[in-house]
Amino acid sequence: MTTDLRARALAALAEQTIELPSWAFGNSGTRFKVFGQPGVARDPFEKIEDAAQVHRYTGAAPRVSLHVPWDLVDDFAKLAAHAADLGVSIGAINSNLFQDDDYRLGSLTHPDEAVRDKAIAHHARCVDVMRATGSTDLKLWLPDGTNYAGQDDLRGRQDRLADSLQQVYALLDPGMRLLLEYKFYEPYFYAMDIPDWGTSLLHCLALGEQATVVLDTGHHAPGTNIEFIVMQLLRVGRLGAFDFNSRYYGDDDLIVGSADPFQLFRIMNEIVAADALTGAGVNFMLDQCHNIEPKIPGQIRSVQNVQEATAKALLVDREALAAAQSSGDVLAAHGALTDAFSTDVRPLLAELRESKGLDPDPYAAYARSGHAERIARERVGGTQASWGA
Ligand code: PSV
Ligand code: MN
Ligand code: MN
Repeated sequence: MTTDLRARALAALAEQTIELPSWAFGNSGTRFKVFGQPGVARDPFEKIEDAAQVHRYTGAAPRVSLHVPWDLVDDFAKLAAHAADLGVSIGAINSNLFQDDDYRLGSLTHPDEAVRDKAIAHHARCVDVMRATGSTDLKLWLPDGTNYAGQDDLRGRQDRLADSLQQVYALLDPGMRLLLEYKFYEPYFYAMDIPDWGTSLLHCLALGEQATVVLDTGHHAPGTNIEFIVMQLLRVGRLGAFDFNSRYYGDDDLIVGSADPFQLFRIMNEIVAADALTGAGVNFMLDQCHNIEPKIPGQIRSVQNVQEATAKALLVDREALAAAQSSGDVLAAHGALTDAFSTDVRPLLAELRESKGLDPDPYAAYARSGHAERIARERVGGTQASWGA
């Protein structure tokens, strides 16, 4: 690697930020079992304290996404002040449309206008939370869909969705964004109402400039070329955010980059190629749950994995790549990527952390800190399951 490339990579990495999900710090599980862990956060204030630990040791995770109503508190301004005291801020506000009996047949797409109005009103509440916390991103994952052919009119549901989304969009203040996520299956299995990036993008284009697509890496069919989607959304300026995680069989919410680090590298390569690491409006968020592994170390490892993939993408020799591509040298072009991917970037990231006054190994530094033992001692009185109970 040339000195110039190295210096530019270090400068870019110093600017990179990754947003943490509050739900990574509560107990979670599958529909079969929630494994409680000692010391786990019992309320949103403690979730933020844990997220602040991840930022303290990585220096790269200064925001926390909230999920409403999982993270309901009486005073959101107080929660935001608590975050600020700990050196972090509130990121995206995730609306929750999947835990209410009224939503059995849908929320924003429901045939009954009264139910749609209820779902829209929930977003008004989320926008109030944004105003109170200084958040600028309203993130909407639509869990609506149908289980049987003929169950409902596919087109009618899209029309109702378009209308509901317009009403949600109208709630936004200037400077706020609507991030619209897609998912190809689950909780419904015949047709999801926003199954893919194309559907999400069509709705965003109809809404206006403040609407952008969220790409959750776990929400695609096996074999999908995710970096192609990244490139396409960047081309039209509508990639608003990632929900990073790792999938093996389904929407597994495992540690990002754990199953397929080369895929994560290919995704980050498209980001770097489009100069979208900072300043392009892409929010790099994690959407993960740690069911069997410790939560704070799981998030630290996740941040490190994103940083490593980014560092490798930054080390691609773009001139050599372009030359190989234009001369039709297939293997040299592919080699420009695999050379960068094969580079051990851990020393570079250790140097980055030391330049910020951090321990070069955040995972080991947290383990030595005694924080995990302290919260296990102090946080007695039960654990809260936010998911899958
Ligand atoms: C749905 O699978 C999802 O990816 C959405 O982002 C939710 O908000 C998140 O998981 C947590 O449930
Ligand atoms: Mn997600
Ligand atoms: Mn998901």
